[in-house]
Amino acid sequence: MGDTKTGSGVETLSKEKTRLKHPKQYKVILLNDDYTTMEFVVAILETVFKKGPAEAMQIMLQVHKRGQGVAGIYSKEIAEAKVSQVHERAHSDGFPLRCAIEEA
Ligand code: TYC
Repeated sequence: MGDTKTGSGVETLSKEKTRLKHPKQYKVILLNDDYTTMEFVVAILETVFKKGPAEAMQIMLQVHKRGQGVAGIYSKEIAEAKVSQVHERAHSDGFPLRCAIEEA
């Protein structure tokens, strides 16, 4: 009778007892490639992920050197929307930049 799988955010524990569940959080992971410019990645981090210039540069360099890095952590819906925005902007500017979602 618990609504654990309904996505309501409410878990029925027993008669007349409910508890709010923590909504799952998802990391948006930015992936390195050899063709997207550093300037474009910094601009994406500033505009889509609302990072300041210094943090955007730091994350971009981390991705460039290590292969991937966390652009931000959001609810599933917001994380999916961010991924779509990145892929749409990368495609329209002719860059192969990709990102992915991972449960935080
Ligand atoms: N490696 C790219 C270059 O040298 C820069 C880059 C950084 C690309 C981060 C993608 O997610 C990325 N131009």
